[in-house]
Amino acid sequence: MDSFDLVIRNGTVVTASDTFVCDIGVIDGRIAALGEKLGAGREEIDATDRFVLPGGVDAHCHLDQPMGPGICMADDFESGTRSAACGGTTTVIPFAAQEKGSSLKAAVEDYHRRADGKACIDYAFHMIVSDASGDILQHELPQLIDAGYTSFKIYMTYDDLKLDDRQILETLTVARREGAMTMIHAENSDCIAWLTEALEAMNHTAPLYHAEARPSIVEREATHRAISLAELVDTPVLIVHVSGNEAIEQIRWAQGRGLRVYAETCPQYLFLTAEDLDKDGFEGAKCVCSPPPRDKANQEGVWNGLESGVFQVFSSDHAPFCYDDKEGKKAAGESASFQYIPNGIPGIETRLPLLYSEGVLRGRIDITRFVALTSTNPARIYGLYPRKGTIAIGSDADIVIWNPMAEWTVRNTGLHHDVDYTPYEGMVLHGRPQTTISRGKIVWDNGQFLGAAGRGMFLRCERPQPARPRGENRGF
Ligand code: DUC
Ligand code: ZN
Ligand code: ZN
Repeated sequence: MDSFDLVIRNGTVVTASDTFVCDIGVIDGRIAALGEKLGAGREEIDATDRFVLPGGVDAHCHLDQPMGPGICMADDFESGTRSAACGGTTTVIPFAAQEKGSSLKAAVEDYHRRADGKACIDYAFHMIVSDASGDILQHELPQLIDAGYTSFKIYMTYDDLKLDDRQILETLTVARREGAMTMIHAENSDCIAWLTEALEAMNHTAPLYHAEARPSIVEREATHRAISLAELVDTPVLIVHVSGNEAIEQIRWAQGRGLRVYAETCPQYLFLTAEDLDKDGFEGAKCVCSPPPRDKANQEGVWNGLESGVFQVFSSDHAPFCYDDKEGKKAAGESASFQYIPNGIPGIETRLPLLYSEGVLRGRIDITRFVALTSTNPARIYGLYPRKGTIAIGSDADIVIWNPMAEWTVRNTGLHHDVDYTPYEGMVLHGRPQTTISRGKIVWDNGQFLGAAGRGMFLRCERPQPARPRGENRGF
């Protein structure tokens, strides 16, 4: 009789701390044994000359998120998680966004309906708290944290989402008390509105002006303010989608003071610059995202931050809008001002291959740090570890067999999202996932998607250990 449902033999297993050759035995979707010469499996994979990695955890992506009248995301939970699996990701944490004036609980229920029966891989939810009124903060938020939604994002910009400083303080106070992780979109709203008005008055409305309306100083100021508010409350925060040097300086300064300030960056800040917004006609709209991509010096700063440990998390910020689509990038027409272009770019499938090829193979980060940034750290920071984010006995058998020798060219036609472009079209990369395994089931193998809609399970998150305050209790 077979000892295991699946055995992966002779691969080079990589965790956030170690690299070693061994076999992995899987029973009932979980890792049951690590060792040499394990007994037979009903299914066997020879992973000689391959890395065997914990499946990627994409802790920042947007799927099927309602965007208001006339705008529609290109990926729902089926196409988005299919694309994720083909790129080596086995867990996603998209956002359940609250509308101002509506209940947070209703937003979470709505997202369950959107994901249920569709997700191909496992998923949890962050919440987006856009309405910090009394009942929501005092009752709904604590109840939802208790129910396994232990992280939420708040915005310092966008009229329909932003909280003011007082509301941020009150929300952070609840996060501290309840043990949740707060993610912050740090850009100064008034500065952006003022610059946008000035640019439009000069008829500077093309996509490239999106970057001019959101310069680094706007991100730097908000990052510093977010850190100060979090220090006042004494609660950890994670600054999302950090774009360059000025925000990094603030984060490094905070970390140097011993504050629990974590940071995330994304592929667009390593591989795109503001020049990508300055393409013929309306093409630049493809790379409109916030904060915007900066320049080569900032790209280098982001690489340094990945190397030196300023960043703990590398996410896609997949925010999928089709380009040639009246509900996508062209929702307001090609001559409309940049401020009406839906913000966000696709990247859920290219996240791991880009970082491996340009980070690991160019010697900027080693493979254990690659695993930490793309899988282990996000699992820890959002309360999914050790079920997700590592290769250990008892963990879910979410595993990627990585072919380090594969050379391939990124083509949108070869990706599995429902977006009609990729910003990385034509890039030649080395290394890619050969096989993706989700709870013991092969969902991607040698170029074929083998997963199924509805197989992905909802994950209740634990209260993350990194969300614990330093203990400077001021009595609230
Ligand atoms: N913030 C995000 O997190 N994603 C897309 C756009 C934005 O502003
Ligand atoms: Zn954001
Ligand atoms: Zn985002």
